[in-house]
Amino acid sequence: MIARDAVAHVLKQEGVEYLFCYPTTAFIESAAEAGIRPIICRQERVGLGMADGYARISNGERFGVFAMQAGPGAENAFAGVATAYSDSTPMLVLPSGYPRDRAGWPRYFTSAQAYPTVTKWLEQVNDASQTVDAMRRAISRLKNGRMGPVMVELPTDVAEEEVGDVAYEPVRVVRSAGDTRDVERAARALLDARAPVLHAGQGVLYANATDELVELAELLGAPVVTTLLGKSAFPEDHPLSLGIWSRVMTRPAKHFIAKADVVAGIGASLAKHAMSAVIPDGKTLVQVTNDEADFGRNYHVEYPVLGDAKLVLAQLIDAVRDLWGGRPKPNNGETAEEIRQVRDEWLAEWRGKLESPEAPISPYRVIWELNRTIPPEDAIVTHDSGSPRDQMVPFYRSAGPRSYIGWGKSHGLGTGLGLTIGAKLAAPEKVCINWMGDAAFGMTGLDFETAVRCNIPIITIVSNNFRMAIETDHMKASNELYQTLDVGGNYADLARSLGGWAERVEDPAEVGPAIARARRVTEEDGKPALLEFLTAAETEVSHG
Ligand SMILES: Cc1ncc(C[n+]2csc(CCOP(=O)(O)OP(=O)(O)O)c2C)c(N)n1
Ligand SMILES: [Mg+2]
Repeated sequence: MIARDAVAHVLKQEGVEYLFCYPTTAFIESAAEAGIRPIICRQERVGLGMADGYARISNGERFGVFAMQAGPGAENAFAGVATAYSDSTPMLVLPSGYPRDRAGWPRYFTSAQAYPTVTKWLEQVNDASQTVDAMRRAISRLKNGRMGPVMVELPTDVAEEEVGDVAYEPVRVVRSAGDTRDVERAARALLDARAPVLHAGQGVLYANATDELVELAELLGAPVVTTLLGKSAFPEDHPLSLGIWSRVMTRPAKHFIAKADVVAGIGASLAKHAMSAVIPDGKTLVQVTNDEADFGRNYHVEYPVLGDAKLVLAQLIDAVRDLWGGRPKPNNGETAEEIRQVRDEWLAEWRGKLESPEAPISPYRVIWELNRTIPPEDAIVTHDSGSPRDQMVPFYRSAGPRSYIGWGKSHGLGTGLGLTIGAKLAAPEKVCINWMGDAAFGMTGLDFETAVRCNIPIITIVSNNFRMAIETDHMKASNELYQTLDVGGNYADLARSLGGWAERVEDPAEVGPAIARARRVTEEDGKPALLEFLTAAETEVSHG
């Protein structure tokens, strides 16, 4: 067997179904011959987004794989790998490398030199006999601990060399529980708290720990916020859900964090970041994470527990029960009622926008109608960076684990489209929807054609305000002098010309019906749909 066929054999043993890719790399041939379906994207960056969305919705149980050409392909892929690294998505990236006799030549792009800053593990195979070991090393790192993209660069000459017979067993996943003394201290802090809030990150999703999180919340009577990446880790229709607490947030999240004495990060890095909210001074912190590098990043953590979120939550539940003593049971009904009241007040203030009858259409109305037209338990929804994210994440109520993709610590404009194509391949039974601005569409929109060509019936909703609205305050002078915020296009026409179904909608009364029509087209005709809503250049967002 030659080296590139050995790589395909390893992937097949690991249960890989799809190779997201762009030529030229002979590995596409090896994968296809091994029964792995190649999905050819239109641009590497978006193809990586597809692998990323596939991995997130498969919860890492099936990981994403992307292969590309040496040089320009590897160069063009950088943004997609960087996005996956910032969000810790389990992915394997397989760039071809220039043949060994050109190694080190000036101006030759070498992935092994260029990618260490955005990969969890990176190796170049210089001897074909090392191919399978290199793959095992990479996949072991991809699957264990804090996840993240790993890379194996295979020079084109090595790829064609014989490696002999290949024996490969899939890598086993290893998880650890917390130190029982750390767990007991954390449990005591939670029990003694006057007003604890649980703060769930995406570690809860990857650990499949939603049931345990719900159990602990109900046991303690503690309401739950999620981070941006953790959105959907706690069901947002649960009476103890406060919704999102990030750069933008719901009012219940702000209200309960303000009055909390103990905040417990579960599967959360508790890192300061443009996409996370700052924890106010004076809170006592509990933190459960499987990455020791998360402790103490920006805050002193009084009660750290190192371990897998699911295992540690189960330990915390047991410890809380053991330590309960004669304490009264929490009144969950009262907490739920307070949440409901604060939410109702907040929504009443936003109702003008959420139900606005005005044209151009309020983007908030689109989000509101989307939530009511397609039951969130039927859907996987994601945003794009900029205003569409900030509008969506506080108001859209997701249903439970992975019914929403809250991506974007590094928030490359246009990423949501690829994520949704990958999500649909991982969960074909779901209605997969991305909500993006017109500038975001400009970055990656031609990959809508990949969804058409590969029969991946997603719904792309474009908020077209002919403008980069989120930049309004940053670009006053340049816009006045040179109209730097303006962008143009008819995206429904474009989507039709690419072979998809599309509608351009100007009438606010048509928002819900158009979303229902798009769903029907994707489910009955199996065709991707694009809805272009002509929206107001909205700049107001919810800070609670
Ligand atoms: C690759 C990349 N370049 C630049 C940015 C900065 N950025 C974030 S949102 C945005 C404009 C968004 O405009 P649009 O998608 O039309 O949304 P709107 O604010 O108009 O609703 C820009 C330039 C980014 N996030 N990613
Ligand atoms: Mg715009």
